[in-house]
Amino acid sequence: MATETAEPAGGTTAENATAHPGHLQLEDRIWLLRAMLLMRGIEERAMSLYRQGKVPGSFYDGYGQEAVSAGAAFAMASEDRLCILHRDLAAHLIRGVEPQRIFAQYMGRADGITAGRDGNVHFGDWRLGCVGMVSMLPDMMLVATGMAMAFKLRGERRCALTWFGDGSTSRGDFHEAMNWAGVQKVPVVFVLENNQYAYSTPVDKQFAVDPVEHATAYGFTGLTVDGNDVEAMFEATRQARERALDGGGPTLIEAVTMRMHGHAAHDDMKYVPKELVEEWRQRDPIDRQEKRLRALGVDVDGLRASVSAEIDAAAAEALAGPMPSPEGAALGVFCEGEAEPLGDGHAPWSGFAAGDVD
Ligand SMILES: Cc1ncc(C[n+]2csc(CCOP(=O)(O)OP(=O)(O)O)c2C)c(N)n1
Ligand SMILES: [Mg+2]
Repeated sequence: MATETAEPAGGTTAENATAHPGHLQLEDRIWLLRAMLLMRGIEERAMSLYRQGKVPGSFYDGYGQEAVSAGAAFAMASEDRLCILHRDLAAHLIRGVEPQRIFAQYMGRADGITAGRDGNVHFGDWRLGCVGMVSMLPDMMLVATGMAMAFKLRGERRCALTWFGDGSTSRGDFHEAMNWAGVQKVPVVFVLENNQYAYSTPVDKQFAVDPVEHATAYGFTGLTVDGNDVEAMFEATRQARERALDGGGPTLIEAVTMRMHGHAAHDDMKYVPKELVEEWRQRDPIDRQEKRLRALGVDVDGLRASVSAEIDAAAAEALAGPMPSPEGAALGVFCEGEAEPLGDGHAPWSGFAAGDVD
């Protein structure tokens, strides 16, 4: 039950080059980079659409945190269930949500996942095993714990995973979910995205102990992972999933990263020291994965160009898509008749096809 520390944030260039390939094939390592590039590119384009007035509400991104959602989601099987938060776009992409539908969601168009019925980042495609995001933080922890409880009661070999921020650790729901998960030993993975700030509150005003220690307090495994290393995130989550499936109960993964932009588009984050941002820029997760793959002879520039073309096409398609009709606004808000169960999502990690599980 000891708290393990996997690796501190940062890392030397030598470590970056050798990486954590373990259960990852070259195609997987490229997939991880592609997911992060797509996330960054889509969010950058969406921010510009927001500035053009095409995205209603505000806009939230996960710039610099791409490895947290990409690495963790990549370790999840089709039948697992995900509760995805506002800075975790790569998880939606890995589960199989097409970029065009994401742009449509941001712009409130009919083709978006909620077709304009909910905030631009409050979505989840239930057909792909993702629960629509509950905005009250961190209620997704309770939802994930509840789903995991159902898996346990039914004797199913699958798990649930949710992300949440450092700010969530101060809420009662965090402790309720952690306690129940620990007592019942349910197959759930909690990914605490410690990005140093909750809106303008820095972590030294958020908690007096390292939050990973809560896992020990609630009787299960906790570990700290370099959240800017996508392969380390994958490996920690892969092991947490195995533990969950083998009856070992929950895992708390503290992914240490940095919120590189303001809380949302309207926030100039003048309360964040510039040096801190610059320091973290040196640990950019995309740069790190690119370096590894270039060293292996991968055509990273070609990959970048194809991702960029995919984003152009997706944005254009979404912009040409229709707005939802006002008459349909109230449809599909409440369940009518029998609820359809969540579907299975994509699970591109080659290990699932190869039966590469411990
Ligand atoms: C219960 C609750 N209070 C306030 C909010 C408004 N809110 C949305 S995101 C956010 C900051 C959350 O910080 P953190 O948990 O660290 O996640 P981050 O945004 O840094 O990823 C706040 C205060 C909310 N959604 N739910
Ligand atoms: Mg935070």
